[in-house]
Amino acid sequence: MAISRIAQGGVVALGSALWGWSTGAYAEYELNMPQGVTSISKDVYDLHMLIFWICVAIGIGVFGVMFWSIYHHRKSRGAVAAQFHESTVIEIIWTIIPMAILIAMAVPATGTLVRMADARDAELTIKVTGYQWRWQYDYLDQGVSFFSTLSTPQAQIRNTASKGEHYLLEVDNPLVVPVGKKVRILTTAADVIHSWWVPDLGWKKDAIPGFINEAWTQIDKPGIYRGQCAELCGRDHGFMPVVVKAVSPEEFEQWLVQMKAQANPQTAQNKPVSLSATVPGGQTL
Ligand SMILES: [Cu+2]
Repeated sequence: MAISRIAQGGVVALGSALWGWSTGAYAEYELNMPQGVTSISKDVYDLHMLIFWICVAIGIGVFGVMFWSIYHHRKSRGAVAAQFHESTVIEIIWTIIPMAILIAMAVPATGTLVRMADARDAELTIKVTGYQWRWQYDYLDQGVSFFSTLSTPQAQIRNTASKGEHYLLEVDNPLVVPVGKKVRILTTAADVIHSWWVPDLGWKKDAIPGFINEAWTQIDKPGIYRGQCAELCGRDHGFMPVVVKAVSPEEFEQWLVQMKAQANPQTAQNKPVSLSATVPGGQTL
């Protein structure tokens, strides 16, 4: 009796825990990968779905034939196994069919990879350098450079304060890019290997000391997109998020002017810049 009560209590507790799990922390839980906000991320998503449905069709075909054969040629029906060896026809068929499927998959995959690698005609180049444990962004042709560091308060990390909406996915200075423009992103690192990753852009790129890797993006929708370092890089690997703020080209130009003025106050045309502000607006994103 007592045991069954304990069991009942356990089931209720487990049920409410699962309910909390499904409605709380996993409110945004999705099974599929995100479609992202760039043409490349949509290409990647479409490619992923195409390959997925090809695999589903192959799975249904192979398992369908297998289960049908097992059922219709079962021993109780008096089935007798065919005895043959070294059938050239069968070997040709089971080589050609998978080869044709692989080629059919490689054609769209190669097209997407080529488009991802083609950083020509970019209107802006930003060098991203990974450090233990923050990112540095250099706008190479603009003379603008700054560090982007985690801004989640220590109290949240140490569980003495409740966690904010963007816990561990917020920084002091985000990477600001204009929408509708092709932006070339060069990744490298100053100490160990990091990896710059924003899921909504559809790719991640390793940041390796002594190497420059190239990628590009063109965000079409203004917004704030968040990611993380995706290469285990030491103690604070989980504490160096990436935040990209995509703004209109006009807003981007204004931001650049402010950043340049801050870097070089003597040549600034506009009002004096507050020394206490590290970034225009100074807000945490
Ligand atoms: Cu890292």
